[in-house]
Amino acid sequence: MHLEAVLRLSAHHCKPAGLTLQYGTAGFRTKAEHLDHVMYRMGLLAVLRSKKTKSVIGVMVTASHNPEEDNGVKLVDPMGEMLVQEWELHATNLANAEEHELQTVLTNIIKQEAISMQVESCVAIGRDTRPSSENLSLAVLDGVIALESKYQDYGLVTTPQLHYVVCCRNTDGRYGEPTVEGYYQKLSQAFKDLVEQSPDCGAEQRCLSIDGANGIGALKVKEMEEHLQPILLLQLFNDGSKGKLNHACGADYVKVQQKPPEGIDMKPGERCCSFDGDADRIVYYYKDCDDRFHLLDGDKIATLISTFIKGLLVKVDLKLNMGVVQTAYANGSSTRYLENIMKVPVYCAKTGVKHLHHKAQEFDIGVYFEANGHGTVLFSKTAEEQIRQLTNMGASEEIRKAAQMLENVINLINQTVGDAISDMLVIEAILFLKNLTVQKWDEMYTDLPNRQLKVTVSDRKVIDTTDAERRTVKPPGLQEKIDELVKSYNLARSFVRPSGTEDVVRVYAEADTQENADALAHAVSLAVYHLAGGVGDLPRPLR
Ligand code: 16G
Ligand code: ZN
Repeated sequence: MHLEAVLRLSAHHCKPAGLTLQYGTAGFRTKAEHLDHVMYRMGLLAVLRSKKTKSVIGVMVTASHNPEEDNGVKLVDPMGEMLVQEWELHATNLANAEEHELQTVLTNIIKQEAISMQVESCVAIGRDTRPSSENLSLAVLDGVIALESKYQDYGLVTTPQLHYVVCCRNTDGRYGEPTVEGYYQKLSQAFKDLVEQSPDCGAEQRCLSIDGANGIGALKVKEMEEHLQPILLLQLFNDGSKGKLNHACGADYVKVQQKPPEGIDMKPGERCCSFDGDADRIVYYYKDCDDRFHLLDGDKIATLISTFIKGLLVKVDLKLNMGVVQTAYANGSSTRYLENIMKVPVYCAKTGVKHLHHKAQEFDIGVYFEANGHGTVLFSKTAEEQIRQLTNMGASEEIRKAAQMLENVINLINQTVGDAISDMLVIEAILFLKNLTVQKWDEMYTDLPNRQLKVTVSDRKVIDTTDAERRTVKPPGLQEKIDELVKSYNLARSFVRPSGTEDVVRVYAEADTQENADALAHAVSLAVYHLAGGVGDLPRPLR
């Protein structure tokens, strides 16, 4: 194998000796200055993956909701889904190989995967707006060029836009035109078609305030705005013109802090939403007349969307099974509402998009959302075909109309991955069609008060979990302690899990009142600190 060029170019992207990183839930993520060699090598790996799958592979440079100084990279597989798990190990091995080991590690991957280096390859590259992203994406490109692969640099795109173009490229355009403009066309057409099914269509223009997290989502939604006229008027805040990316704004800030972002002008009752730094998450919120803040997170979004789809499924009378996939973070009220009132089966998956995505693929229609606002809907081939048939020859006008709406949802939702822009349009269309205000949507069920905290420990791997992260099996005694603490509160639940993106242990608690949720979260944090090797100051009570 001739890897001369690879080794020569690698000298421009030297790995700092001893630095090790892991391809985690969302790829590699750390301080931007430690990532140059990782980017180069992910360029190499993407080419190998492309040769192996004989498809276009995506590489996205972003650290999502992390601070601006961080960066990261993830690979996108042929159908626009996350990199298959077996290759995560190759990614980790490649990123951690010292310079003199690079050739051996590469050769091993090629051998192990039986890759024919003669096969053509193509890599699609995208990046977010971080100041470090441009140079890092050039490092990816160097890796791609070193292996003499074809590529297309899509430049500044949201993460879901890159997933979308990769899927389009590998399905001969059946999923859509593989350009950002094609993405706008497809989504805006589906959005218009969907809202036009309402008898009141055109009655009034709808306004929505968006917090763009000072990131790529702001840029892209601005580009898309003209396509949504005259139905939807967008008022954009934190558009990146002055504030810092993700700083006191964005979906993660709003969800974790349970308060509005800075820099947004909120009037009582007005619908607002926040994207995260790469626009693959969205949460909604509003403040009421008493200035109280109300958050409508991924759980409320999943409930709205699955209720809407279930209503249409009843009308078209197709025997398609639908399931909702959540994680342990899902608010207990949402799970109870879906199971008991909506009679929709609910499943719990481990945190991380790939786990939810895989579970959702088991259904004809799989709705998945993390409470943090990442989610989408997956339609099986069977479901898509049956629905499409009914749009042509539904037994009655009512059935045909319901099937048409389902078809519009299929076109509007980004099935490759959670997508803030696409989810926003689905939500806006449903609220419009159902004539729902944000308050009415919020009233579907009442969230249990909850709190998320983090505890720093010397090694987060001492925590091991089971049952989709709802219980710990290590360290000894921790689960028993959590069980005992939970028993002393009403409607309480708590779990802890090692973060996949940060060197911390995450703590979640919910209970009947905010005081109790806070107290329980604090007590569980102390248990983690004592039993799992906490470092630094003791976790402090919240009030
Ligand atoms: C990543 C995941 C997200 C998950 C979060 C958990 C993807 C694309 N993103 O952002 O789904 O909720 O990590 O972070 O998989 P944590 O492990 O630090 O709590
Ligand atoms: Zn993100």
